[in-house]
Amino acid sequence: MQVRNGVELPEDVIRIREDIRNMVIRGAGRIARAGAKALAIAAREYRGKDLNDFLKYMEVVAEYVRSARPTAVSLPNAVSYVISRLKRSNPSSVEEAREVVVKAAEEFIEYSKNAIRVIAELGAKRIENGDVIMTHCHSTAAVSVIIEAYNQGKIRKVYVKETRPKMQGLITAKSLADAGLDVILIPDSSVRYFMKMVNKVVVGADTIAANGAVINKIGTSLVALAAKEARVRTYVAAETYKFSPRTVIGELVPIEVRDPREIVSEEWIRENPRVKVYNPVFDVTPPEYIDAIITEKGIIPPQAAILILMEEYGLSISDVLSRS
Ligand code: RI2
Repeated sequence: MQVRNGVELPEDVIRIREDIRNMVIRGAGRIARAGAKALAIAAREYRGKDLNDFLKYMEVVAEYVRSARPTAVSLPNAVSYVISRLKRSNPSSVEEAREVVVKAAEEFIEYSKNAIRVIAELGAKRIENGDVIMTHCHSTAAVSVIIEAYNQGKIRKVYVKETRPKMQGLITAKSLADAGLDVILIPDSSVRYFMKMVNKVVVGADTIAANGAVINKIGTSLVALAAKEARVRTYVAAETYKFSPRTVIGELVPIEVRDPREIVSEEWIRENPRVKVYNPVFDVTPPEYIDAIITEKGIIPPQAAILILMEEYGLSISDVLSRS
């Protein structure tokens, strides 16, 4: 049992957060849906009768879930989606409040799954007959675009980067091959070597900043750089809950640094005490390196990211200016 700020956390909520932290549950969309699910579980398992205690309890759970991983804004955005609806509903009993949380969490999960379907359809329109694609890491959104375009008979083959150190490229390679695609798994360091055989790059995103910069798995910016040099278009597939509202006021996106043991073994670290090992897991691709972002609301140039944020959060131009 874990107690936080005097609040007892349900076992299943602790397990989901641990799975997110350890990347058993991974991918910006999946961790967002898991976060929403954790809030619904917490609401269902609450046994008290006092409404104010319930509201405090949900705040503690929200903070606990939100802080599982720092970079993908989809997670805090999913939590805010649920908690803001709870606050706005002005409930009069624990029962009513619980229902609002469960309904909002289900709504978010449904929205998220549907967004990926829409992104697949919209994204596939940007792929042309005979295209050779390169992708990085494992992104459900990017994979769904590639599979949809393939089902429309457009894609010739896909180069999948292995994506060290966690090798998520293997998940991508398997799911694309299972869908029938011609897949070539390549080492990360070969990106420039293969780029001349590629027509388009399609990747996902963990967070998109107000200026259109894309924060995604480490190495994405190198793919985009090599693509720009080779005049290959780079598309980013991302649901709108991956846009970061805090970047509107100039806040920077924190880059997660993970355990060095993801890169080398504990034994190697012990044998080489003078070597420091550093494992940042995301990087920033500037908007100039991205041709378009494919969202469920439409395909936008990265420079229009601020418009998505203004619409999502009901901001006017003067709101945005007064926050800068
Ligand atoms: P979807 C992943 O992060 C990758 O960086 C991937 O591109 C991004 O989330 C988006 O994934 P990690 O959890 O939401 O592997 O498109 O660190 O699945």
